[in-house]
Amino acid sequence: MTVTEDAPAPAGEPAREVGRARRRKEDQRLITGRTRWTDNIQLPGMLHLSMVRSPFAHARITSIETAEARKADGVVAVLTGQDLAETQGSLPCAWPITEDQKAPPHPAVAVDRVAFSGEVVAVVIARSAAAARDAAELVDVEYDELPAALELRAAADDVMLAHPDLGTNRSATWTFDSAEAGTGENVEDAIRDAEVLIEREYRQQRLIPSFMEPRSTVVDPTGEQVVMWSATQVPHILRVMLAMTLGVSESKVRVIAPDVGGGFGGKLQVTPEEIITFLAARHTGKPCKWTETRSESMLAAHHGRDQWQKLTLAARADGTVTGLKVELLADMGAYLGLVTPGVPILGAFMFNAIYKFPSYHFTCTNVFTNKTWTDAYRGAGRPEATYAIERLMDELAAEVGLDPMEVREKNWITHGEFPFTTVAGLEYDSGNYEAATARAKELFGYDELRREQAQRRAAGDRVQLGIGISTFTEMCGLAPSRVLGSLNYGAGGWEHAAVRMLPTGKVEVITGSSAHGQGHETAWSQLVADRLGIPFEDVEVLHGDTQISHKGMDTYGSRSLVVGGQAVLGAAQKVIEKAKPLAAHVLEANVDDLEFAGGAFQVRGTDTSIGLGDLALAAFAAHDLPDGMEASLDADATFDPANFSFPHGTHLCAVEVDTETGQTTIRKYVSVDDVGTIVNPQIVEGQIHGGIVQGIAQALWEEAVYDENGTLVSGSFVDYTLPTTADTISFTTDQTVSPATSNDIGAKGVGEAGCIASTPAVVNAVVDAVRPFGVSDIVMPCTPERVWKAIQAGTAGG
Ligand code: MCN
Repeated sequence: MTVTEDAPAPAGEPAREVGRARRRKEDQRLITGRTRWTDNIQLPGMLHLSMVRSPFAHARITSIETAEARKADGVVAVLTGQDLAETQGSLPCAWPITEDQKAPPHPAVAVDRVAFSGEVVAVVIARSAAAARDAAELVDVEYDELPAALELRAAADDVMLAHPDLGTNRSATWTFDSAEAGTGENVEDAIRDAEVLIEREYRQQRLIPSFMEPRSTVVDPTGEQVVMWSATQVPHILRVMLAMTLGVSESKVRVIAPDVGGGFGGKLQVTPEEIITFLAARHTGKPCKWTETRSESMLAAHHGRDQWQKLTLAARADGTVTGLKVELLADMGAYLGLVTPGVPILGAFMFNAIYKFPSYHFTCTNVFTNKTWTDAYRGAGRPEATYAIERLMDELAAEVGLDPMEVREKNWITHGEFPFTTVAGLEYDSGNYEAATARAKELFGYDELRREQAQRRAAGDRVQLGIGISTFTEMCGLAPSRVLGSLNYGAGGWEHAAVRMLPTGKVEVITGSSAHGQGHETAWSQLVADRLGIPFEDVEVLHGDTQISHKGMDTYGSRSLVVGGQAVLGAAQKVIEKAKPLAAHVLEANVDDLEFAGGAFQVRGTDTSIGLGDLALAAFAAHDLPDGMEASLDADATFDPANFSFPHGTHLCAVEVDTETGQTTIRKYVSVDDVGTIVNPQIVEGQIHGGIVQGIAQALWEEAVYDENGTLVSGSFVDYTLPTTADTISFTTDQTVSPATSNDIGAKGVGEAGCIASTPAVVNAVVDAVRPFGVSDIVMPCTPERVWKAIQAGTAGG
């Protein structure tokens, strides 16, 4: 690891745990199966659900015959959309991007029309999961098929209507213009005066989040409160949304996210199935469980990406960029999910990436089609933007005859220029692109590989070498509330935490962040151990239950450490402040003479001291408390940062492309990421590794494909190429450290970074390998067939 700036030590304590590659506390129970996933929950008298789903992309429901299913063994009830029409409400969208955004009602169970293949049309409730599944086969639904809007650009032109009642497929258009915003010049002037103009169209294919644990929900309506267990990223948001959608009091709903096996944005949702399970439990008065099959998950859990990008980059002949114009179409699918419309807007701030563009214009139109609805998927908006700009920088380099690295260096914000306000209006607080890039080039052997590439080109080798660069940044740490509010996002960006000293001297941390694979229990323990000066092992982290952690904004947008972790630190600091008068009282000393270090208050200049554990016991016993002091050492805190966090890095990829088969093989991958101060290097490494693989998968393998009828044909892992370790190579990773200024830790988010960075690095490498054949673009995923065809077309002058 290369540290380019000193990280600030947490106030009052020398860093001890922060920075240690601790093995994750939670892994023991996760990998030995000694935990409880939602599907493991068994309740007395529990019923099971099976969904009947539409096979058609767009159709009127003319009749639903449920008599046979009702008669089947073990069946308790069959509910259709008509049965639930009065109670089910409309699924929530928390991010209307414009005042006049158009959206159809979004019923959990379709009432008279289906708008995508996989939409629920009825639910069977039975005494066993097998009985429910069998009876679902007996539900006889008659459809009258309607023309479907499937292709994004045709849908944007309203060739077919996804929702005839809306009269258009265009949901909303959102624009940012640097001249209007006062953050830059007019892009049209830059385009008019450009010496070099790069115009490209890129497609972000549709992706399936593919979390490891399929979604599952259990609802128990038998107590005072309705209790919902769900494999969700957002238990707190889910509780509020259930209350709003179903018109129930929040205090009557408890949501528990037990251990959750991954989400990648795919469980940042209020799903139809959660609403249906809730309604089924209310209808029967019995606990109900729904667990999806993998095929259901691929078909009906929200998808990601799916954008069409039209880009115009204006530059001078020396490679200096003068402006960027972005016109997007974003495929919403059939409905708006929780944050669907806002996903492309998150990208709007990232197209200028690490560069000092003088002018910028962004327009995005959100379009309905008759496909599964899209929403957040790891990176949400930022991978799309990063892909486009990093591809364009390579195209510019090719056009002006410079090394792609040189073009980046010419345009990037230099270390001395931070803090820097970008043309999109964000203030990047810290970063060092030079340091990360220098380190990456060194680890990669950039110059050597370029030499080898030149030799192979000169020799006309069948296997050509390509080198891809991605010098990326992203805005994450989603907060600040004020900024989210200005973008019309319906919720805040703060996070809550509580720290409780227990009488035994152990500590309980309650956090509103809801981990689903990120290792918060370990990282939060490290933070608290340092701040309170207590052993790491003495900290217990509780999360994911709205009854225990009653406030929270949950986990997405790589926000948990920089927002939630900081809230934890704030609460711990309050505990120290609360303990101080008690320490003075017990030690019969003046408060001002006390200093806190190593978990104890010491009277300055003496060896008289008392530890936090003893103070916790004294507070608990409460035999001799100073007047006005509470009988507990605990505190709550919320944190809402003043800015996003801006991790960055340089990812370099070398690929070998067999020009006769189009087969791409990754030969070397180096990443140097700057995520500010690192709390746990091992967790960070894991996040980067997982992210890189996901990004490579978009570049080379993954794609959700629909046929001309709107049927998902890549609906299983046989057809949808999710990579395994056997498909990847060993990556070389390293870090630079430019501490963030928006939290005391100095940390920046890492949860999405690898995924944002790697896709353009790989595609740039593939295109670089075959550029001598006249190829300047290959549509993702760059399958052997596509690469081969591009070479043939390029060689033929296409
Ligand atoms: N961390 C650290 N030092 C830093 C930054 C982070 O030690 N400078 C640690 C944190 O303490 C935390 C982990 O890295 O343990 C990730 O932190 P952060 O970047 O704050 O991201 P979140 O915890 O908010 O996680 C969300 C993020 C997102 S948006 C997606 S998508 C994603 C991701 O996390 N989905 C994941 N990583 C995932 N990892 C797993 N295993 N499963 C998913 O579904």
